[in-house]
Amino acid sequence: MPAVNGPATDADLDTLLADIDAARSQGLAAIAAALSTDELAQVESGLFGRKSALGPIKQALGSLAPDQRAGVGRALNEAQQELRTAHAQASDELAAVARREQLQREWLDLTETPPGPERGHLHLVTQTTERLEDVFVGMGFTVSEGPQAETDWYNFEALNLPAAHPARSMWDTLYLDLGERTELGDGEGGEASNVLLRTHTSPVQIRVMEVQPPPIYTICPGRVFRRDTADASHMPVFHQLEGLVVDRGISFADLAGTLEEFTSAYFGRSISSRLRPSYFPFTEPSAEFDITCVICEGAGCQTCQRTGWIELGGCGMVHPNVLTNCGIDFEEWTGFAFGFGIDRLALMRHGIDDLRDMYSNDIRFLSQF
Ligand code: FA5
Repeated sequence: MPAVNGPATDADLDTLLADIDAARSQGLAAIAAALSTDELAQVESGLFGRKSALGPIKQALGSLAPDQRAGVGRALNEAQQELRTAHAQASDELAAVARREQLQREWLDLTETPPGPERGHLHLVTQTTERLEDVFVGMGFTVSEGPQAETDWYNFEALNLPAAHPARSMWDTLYLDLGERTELGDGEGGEASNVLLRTHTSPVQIRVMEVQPPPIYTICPGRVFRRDTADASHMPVFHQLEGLVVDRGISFADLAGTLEEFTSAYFGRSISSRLRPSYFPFTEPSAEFDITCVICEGAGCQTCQRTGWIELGGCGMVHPNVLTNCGIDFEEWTGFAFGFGIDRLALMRHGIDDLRDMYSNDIRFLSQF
């Protein structure tokens, strides 16, 4: 391109216009040759700006006479505009291609059912619950269910835990704010502040005894909620299985025998159970029930802290106040109840170290069971 100093000759102007045309053609060719957005970005600095092929022509424009400047300026603007349009169009097309390729790469066929061991199955906790139900149904129990959102009455008061009872602190409770609503869906009582996520499955006992006259032989498996921080043996949402028997002449020996029968049916004959005195407001007398450590089979190991036993849950004879709250005559009927954590039971049975693993949704962990 010629250096133009002072009024340009016709030859100078022809050279400038030819340079503009050449820069335009080269620019369009470079745009067309770019095969990806990255390549187009590299081409960009050669098309626009001071270092572009048109940059020096723009600078030369200032030294032209006004009537000469108009013609060259128009040609320059048209060339720039054409390059911008071609660049924007190529940029859109290449971005669309890149997006199509990415979608192709990341495409997952969610309808596909992989063959063989890759097939999905029930979660370990569901499997465990179903197995436990089978064992108890085989022993003559029915299966009962209740709501997960409960009233204070069912979760505490009917279970002999009045508002000021110190044992309420055993269950860190999550209360529900129902706003304007003051009733649960089924129309049963419960001020908004009295509605909570059940902290145990024991309220299902009350619901069963309210509607079913004795004899009662039932289990109540289900999800429960506590304000516990998740750690290796605690979850804020976990599962319990409650057992309830009410009949004439039921004694503590029946409770012990039922738990022993269940333990060997579920864990095998090498595992047995024992009862230790404890306290629950809704049972009297109350006990904790332990089973032989499933890891060392009673020899003593780290899991059972060398005792040979691990705690499974709580149990006892149904408190007369609880029977009375459900309209059952405690002079005529007696009963026992027990409750244990399903998640911890699955943990013990399968030798899992950490409860949180069961809820991490890691397919490598879940596919083992
Ligand atoms: C109760 O909840 C009583 N309702 C059990 C009961 C029923 C006693 C009937 C007497 C008669 P407890 O708070 O101990 O008891 O809980 C029972 C079991 O739930 C525990 O033994 C444990 O296995 C399990 N558990 C408790 N908290 C958690 C938690 N945060 N994460 C996982 N499992 C838990």
